[in-house]
This record gives sequence, C-alpha cells and structure tokens, in this order.
Amino acid sequence: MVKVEKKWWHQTIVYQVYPRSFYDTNADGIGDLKGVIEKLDYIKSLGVTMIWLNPIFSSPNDDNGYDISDFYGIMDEFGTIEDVEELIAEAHKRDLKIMFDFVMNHTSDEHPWFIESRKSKDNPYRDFYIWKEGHDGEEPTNWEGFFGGSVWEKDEGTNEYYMHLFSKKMPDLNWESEKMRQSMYDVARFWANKGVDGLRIDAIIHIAKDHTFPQGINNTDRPYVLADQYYANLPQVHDFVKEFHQEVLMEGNLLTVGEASTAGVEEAIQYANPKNKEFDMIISFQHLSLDFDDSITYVPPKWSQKKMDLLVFKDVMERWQHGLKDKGWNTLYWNNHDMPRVVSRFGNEDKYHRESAKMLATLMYLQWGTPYILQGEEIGMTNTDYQEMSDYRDVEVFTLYREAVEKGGRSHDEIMDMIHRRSRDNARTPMQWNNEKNAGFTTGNPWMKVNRNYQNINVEKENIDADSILNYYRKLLHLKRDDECLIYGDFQFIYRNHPQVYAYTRTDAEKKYTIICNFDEQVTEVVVEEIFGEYVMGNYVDIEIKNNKLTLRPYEAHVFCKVIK
Ligand code: TEU
Ligand code: CA
Repeated sequence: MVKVEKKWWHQTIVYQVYPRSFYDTNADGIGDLKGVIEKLDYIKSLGVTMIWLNPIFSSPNDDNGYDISDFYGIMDEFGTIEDVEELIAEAHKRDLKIMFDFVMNHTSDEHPWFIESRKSKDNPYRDFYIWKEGHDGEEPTNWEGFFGGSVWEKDEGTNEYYMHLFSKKMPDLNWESEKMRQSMYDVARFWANKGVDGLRIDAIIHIAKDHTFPQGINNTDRPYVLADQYYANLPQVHDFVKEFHQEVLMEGNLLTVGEASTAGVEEAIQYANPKNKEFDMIISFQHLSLDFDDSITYVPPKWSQKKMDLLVFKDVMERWQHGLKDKGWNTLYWNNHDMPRVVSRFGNEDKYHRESAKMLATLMYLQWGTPYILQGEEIGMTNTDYQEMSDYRDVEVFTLYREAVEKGGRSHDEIMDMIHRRSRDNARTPMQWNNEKNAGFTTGNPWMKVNRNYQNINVEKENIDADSILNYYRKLLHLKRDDECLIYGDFQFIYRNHPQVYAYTRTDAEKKYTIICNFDEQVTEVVVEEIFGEYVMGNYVDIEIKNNKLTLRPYEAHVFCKVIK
C-alpha cells in the first residue's frame, strides 16, 4: 500500500504564523518574534508539529516582508537575529520544527543589488534584474502583474524599464545570471545552516521568463493581460530548481515546499517527484480558484466571485489525490495569507459558524497530504468587517482600486465590495487572543484593525469551551497526526456524484476511515450501504440514520472507522 519512502514531513502538520499579526510583545502595534516565542505552547497544544513563518527579513514592507532589502538581516520591527535563534531553540525544545519563507523571485527596490543595478547600463549588477527598452514609447510588453497594472516600470536614470511581477517596489531577479544565482544560493545556505527545518519558497514558478518577450493576447477589458505562459512554470524553472537543490540542499534533511500557484498535477509531479530532486511538495492554488467568475474581465480573475460547483471541486481534488500518489506528496489547505478566510468563503460565518468551520476542517485535513493551518483558522476567524479604504493595508488592494476605479471607471461601491470579499487583508487581521482591548494582540495601536467580532471569536473563550472550533481542531489534528492510515491510506471518494456531499474513505491493511461532510446548509441525505464502523468524531452530537438513510443537517460532518482485521 505504501509505495513512497517514508519521510518525517509526511507526519507533519504545519501552522502558518503571519508574524506581523500574531502577537505583539513591545506595544508598537506589530507582532514580533518574541510574540511567537511566547505563544509556542499554545501552538504546540493544537497538535501541529511545524511552524511556517512568513518572511522575517529586512524589508521596507511594501508587501509585508516579501520585498526584502537584506537577506541576512531581520526586520527591525520583528526583532533580532538572537530572537530568531531563540525561537528556533525554543521551538525545537518543544519538538516543533521551523520553516522559513524564502523569496528568490525578486527583491525590494531598496536592496543593494537593485540600487546598484539601476545606476547605469554597465553596472556589474545590471543583469541581476530584467531591464528592457521601451517599445514605441510604451512598455516593452502588455504583460500584467499579479497585483494588477503593467509588469514594467520605467526608470528615468537609464531610460529603460525593469520588470516586476508584483509591486513596482519588487523588481524581479534575472535567473539567467549565474552570478545572481550563486549569490542567492549563498543566502539559502546561510539560513539552512542556522538550523531551520524547512524552506517555503515563494513564487518559485515565476523565476524563469520568456526572454523573447512576446506580446500577450488580450481578451480582457483591461489594458494589460496575465500572460502566464511567458512567466510561469517555464521548463527552465526546473533547471534552476534542480541547481538550487544541488547547491543548497544536497547534504541536509530540509523540507522544501515550492509555492506553485498555477501548477497543475503534471507540473506538480515534475516539481515534487523525489526522483527529480526539486521540491518535497508544492502549494498549488488550483482547488481554490474555482469560485472565480471568469466572465468578468475588467478585474483580474481572483477578485470576482461565483458559487463554487462542488462537483468541479471534487474533480480537482480527485486529480490531486490520485495523480500525485507514489509520485510526490500533497499539501492540504483552505487558507493562507493570500486568500480570504475559508469560513467566510465556503461556510456561513453567522448562522452556522461552528458547524461550517468544523466541517471544512474535517473535509480537508483527513485527506492524503500534509495539512497547513493558517493562524486564526483554528478559532474560526472570519473576513474583515472593514468599511473604509483607509482600513486596508495590502498594496494589491490599492493597485486594484487605481486600475479599476480611477483608471477603469468602475464604481467605488462595486470594487469595495470585491475588496471586502476577496482581499488578502482578510487573512491578515490580528490574531484574536481574548476579549480585552485589541483582542489581546497588542496594548498599543495595532498596525491593522482587529475584527470587531473578537468578543465572540477568541482563543481564551474557545479554550474553555469543550464544543468550540478550537477544541475540535485540536482533536482532529491529533487524530490525523498520529494515525498511519490517515497519513498513508488509500483515498477514495464515495457518493462521488452527490452535488452537496463531500465524502471519502481512507483505507490501509488494518482499517478503513469514512468521512462524510455536507458542504451546504440545505439538509440532505445519503443511502448507507455498508457499516461505517466506530464513531470517531463529528460536529453534531448525534447521528440520524433511518431506513438506511443518513440525514445530513447544515454542514454536518462525521468521521467513522472500521477495523478490517
Ligand atoms: O504569492 C505569489 C502568488 O500568489 C503568485 O505567485 C501567483 O502566481 C499569482 O498570484 C497568480 O495566481 C507570494 C506570496 O505568498 C505573496 O504574499 C506575495 O505577495 C508574493 O508572493 C510576492 O512575493
Ligand atoms: Ca512588536
């Protein structure tokens, strides 16, 4: 049954900490490394075994740390290198591993390499970045960046454009430059030697670009177009990643996770097949792009929203669950710092807050793969309740507003509604610890407003409530972590064509788990054809089976287990 070589990270459960919004220990309103250290016992109590920290390196924070100005320095607001060492040591004392977030696709425009590079066309650092002449007085291509607008920015000094797939303060590195690559490997080796256990590698699928710079075919109502085929998953990415592996990772036992948003299963196999020596697993966004409304083209796809078709979602999940089997390893997640909160997105944050949050967790994390939980997910944190533009912090929000309202003529209200539902800030509001001021996140002035629902949704309250989302997560994650069958067992859908039930089994030689979830708030039922076995856990106190029919109430979820021999 188990054909893959067993690795420690198959048993791992990852908890993502967005340090800026986790816990502030010095009242400056910004979460810090000492704050993570203080909360290690809480993190441990969840049953997780590894912490993924979003970037902590020196940064002017145009994109909250993804714009790095010194790879060897720690962001002042977060603390010092000693704090990092202490965090690693304290985590290890508790058997918690640490994963860093590593950005190799771009730097900050305040990084010394870029400061040099822009000085002159013959500067030794010129080719660390991607520079190009304009095209008839316009940008070299019509490519659109991931934050909206052109990927090109004109630099007056040398009258050339530099490329930036993200904000204009984040120029893309030129991976064609051998010297740049070697400098980057030095950085990676430095951190690998500091004792971290894993690296999450940001936006890695974008490091190679088509240097013939073709125009994109633009079928949208926007002046620029996402032309992924020229800057995502190009074959050369694999060469670079293999080289990175060879240069940096050969010796160690480091877990590497490539962020590969648009990678499909075939690409995932290339990236994550142990034979290829690239990554151990990748994070794809495929299963979380199914509620984008493609018929709306005046904003980039991720801002629009339609109801997700559960059958399509099952198609995608099935492809990943089966496709990577024995050829790689899966990641399982609903949330990260780039997406709206899952309970607001696919659940019901008001009437069925508890039921839907618990159902979503049950559905996702007992599948085949390594779970990734975003801070606050375990207490059912929701999207923001912001009304004002000035409450938002994400650079991407401001680009959308400029492109769609100021330049594109769409209405303020319409775009604010999109921002409210889709912005990345939804995932980044301060962690809700208790019902005191600022949810106990800071005694100062928080860098970003706390959600007003913190009186109801907070760790302290849920901790003492046996029926809370928090305690459900604890039970579920411990179950997953300690059970071979839930780690390696075969995955099979049941009730595959049911439009609102998501149900599956996990089977190995000894047992068979059955997981049944109602993805909707409408009551429904399924025919029970076999005995599911012992009751393990669920989000309703009882089960309704009558005449071989199991009734499923709003967002009802149950886990059963049958011993086979
Ligand atoms: O996100 C990268 C990312 O989302 C793109 O790679 C993706 O391909 C694109 O949006 C198309 O779907 C990472 C970080 O997670 C994010 O927070 C950063 O802002 C970004 O990289 C830049 O570093
Ligand atoms: Ca602080």
